[in-house]
Amino acid sequence: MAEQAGGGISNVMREERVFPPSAEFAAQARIKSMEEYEALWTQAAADPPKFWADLARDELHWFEPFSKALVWNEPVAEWFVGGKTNACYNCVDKHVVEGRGDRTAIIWEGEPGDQRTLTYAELQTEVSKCANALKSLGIGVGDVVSIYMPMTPELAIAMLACARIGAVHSVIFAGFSAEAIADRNNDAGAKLVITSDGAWRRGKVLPLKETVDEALAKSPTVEHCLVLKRAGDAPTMQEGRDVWWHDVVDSASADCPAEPLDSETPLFILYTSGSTGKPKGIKHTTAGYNLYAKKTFEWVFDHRDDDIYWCTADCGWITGHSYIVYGPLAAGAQVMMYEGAPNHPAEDRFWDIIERHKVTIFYTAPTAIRAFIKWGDDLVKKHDLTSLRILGTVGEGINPEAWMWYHRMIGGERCPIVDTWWQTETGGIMMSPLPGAIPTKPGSCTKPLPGIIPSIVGTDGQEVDTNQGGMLTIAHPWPGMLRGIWGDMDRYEQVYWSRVKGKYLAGDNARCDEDGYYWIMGRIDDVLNVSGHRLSTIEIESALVSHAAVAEAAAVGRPHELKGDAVAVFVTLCDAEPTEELREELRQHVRKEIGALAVPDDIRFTSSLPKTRSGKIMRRLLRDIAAGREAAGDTTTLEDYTVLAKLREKEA
Ligand code: 6R9
Repeated sequence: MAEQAGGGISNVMREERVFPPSAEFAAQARIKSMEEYEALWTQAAADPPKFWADLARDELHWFEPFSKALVWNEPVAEWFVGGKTNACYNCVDKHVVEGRGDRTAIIWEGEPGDQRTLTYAELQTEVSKCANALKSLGIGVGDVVSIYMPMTPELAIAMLACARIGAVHSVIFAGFSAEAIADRNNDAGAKLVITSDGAWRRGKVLPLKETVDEALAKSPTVEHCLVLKRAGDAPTMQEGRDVWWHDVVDSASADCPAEPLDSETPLFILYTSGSTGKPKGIKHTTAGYNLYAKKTFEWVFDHRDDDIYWCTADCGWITGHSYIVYGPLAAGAQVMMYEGAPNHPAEDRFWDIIERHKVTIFYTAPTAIRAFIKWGDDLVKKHDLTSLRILGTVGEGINPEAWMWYHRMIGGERCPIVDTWWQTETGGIMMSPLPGAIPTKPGSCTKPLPGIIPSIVGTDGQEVDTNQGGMLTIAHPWPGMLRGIWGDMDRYEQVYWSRVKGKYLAGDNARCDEDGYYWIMGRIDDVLNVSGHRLSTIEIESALVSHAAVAEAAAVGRPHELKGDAVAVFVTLCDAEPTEELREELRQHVRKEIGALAVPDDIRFTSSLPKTRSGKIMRRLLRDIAAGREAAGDTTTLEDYTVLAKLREKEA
């Protein structure tokens, strides 16, 4: 039987443990109490455009002031209309101009152990040089630049250089295939690709430039390729098309003032998979996004000047955009950045980094936390993690038992955990505890941030009994929201605005408990209906993970004549043997944790689960396998193709 801290029930429907911030923590926090949070939220909800306009005036630099906070023609929002600003200026120059140029901006550690620190003034120089190099390659306002790079400072520098001159970056995670890069280049009409010779991953070099070459053979709009030397590979450089970073950036002038840009100038495109095959190019613009990333960063991580902040995401995902680059840098934070894998050279690399760099805020994903749990407590105990004061999670729901482990083992029972719910589309965090104000409940993202008005609706679009749960929508535009799908405004309207009138449809199910706490119950298509009962996949997974033998679990529905959905689960084990007895024990365990209706009909043991490169379990593929169908649809976001083959073999 798994340990049950505090005697609570480890199931997200009946979770009763509550962890208030300590009086000491609250006293020093930006927002110090529930009352203070509620007052701010209520004030914002009364007039969101005014609330955001006041913040925008104070927090961003304006070359020209805006005349109108919001112009809303559903589904098209324009924020801070008439104003001119620049996201790179806000993230870099503003600090230098205000006398904080000597402050550390980026503390970087490469996978092989090399280190580099950049102050805000140094960042300004590097970004300006890179921006001038981009100009020399023919890039200007509105041109799209694909970035396919390892997590080096140059990745952030390249993003900011685009922002500086009004070019639109499209960062492609450096694990995607040539096919995926070409698709994205073509969809966006990219003119330039920035890459590196290679990337370090678990001690080996991934040949990024080779992959880009393959993509460029199918990317007719791309004119040049800018290549950073990182891994010492000697890629082929195509005369006239390819140029080395050290040839054009290092020698460029450091004088390149940030371009004053209209508030709604596109800042970036980021591709994300939808429920159908073709990835969507989510479009974000300059002023609203930048403000939203900055303010949410400050609120949620309670940022202070002496913090060393580390988000373990890759800049290939929205988390890296908003909470490594645009949010923390706009806030003048000291940002830790790490290039490589969490288990290189050993499985305690993260704890080692936290100890050596005295990291105070640590933001990671539940999938990583489950891996840490599997790797064992001894590796954690070797390190001094007392510098930490806040922990965060993002990307999927966190099972209460994983939350408890994070709280105990990493947070020393002292650090508030901010479980942050948001999406590529929302631009920034939408719901999260404010660490000095909102008591946490394991598995709940707690409450909406100021200015965010959630609404839970039934399939008919009408508000429902929120405790029962329904589709999560957002009732009023916010500055960080997406402005469209690149090149496909019809799809934008259809996916997010057509099912529920006047509200943004997030695509997740959620319920809200009697304390006004939100519980995300998985994607709309993840919810099972077993004999007329609504069951979320996370609920069943959390029950399984609370068993000591289970490392990770994924639950999906399988069509069933009588029940509607039968529950099929895929389970990876810690150390235990995959026996028939264990299978029966897990059934009993779920029965005990949730009830008879949730008892899995099928339990399959597997060595790994199919995941996207950002760590989300691809339940769509598991649904196909559970139903005995060929896995159909887009699999280009799958991290490890062999997992599918192994799962299918088991069927045979
Ligand atoms: C930031 C990010 C968005 C989807 C979202 C939801 C899931 C993210 C979550 C969460 C429960 C959380 N999700 N955070 N579910 N609790 N704290 O992950 O963006 O990659 O676009 O994914 O991830 O299903 O709709 P993105």
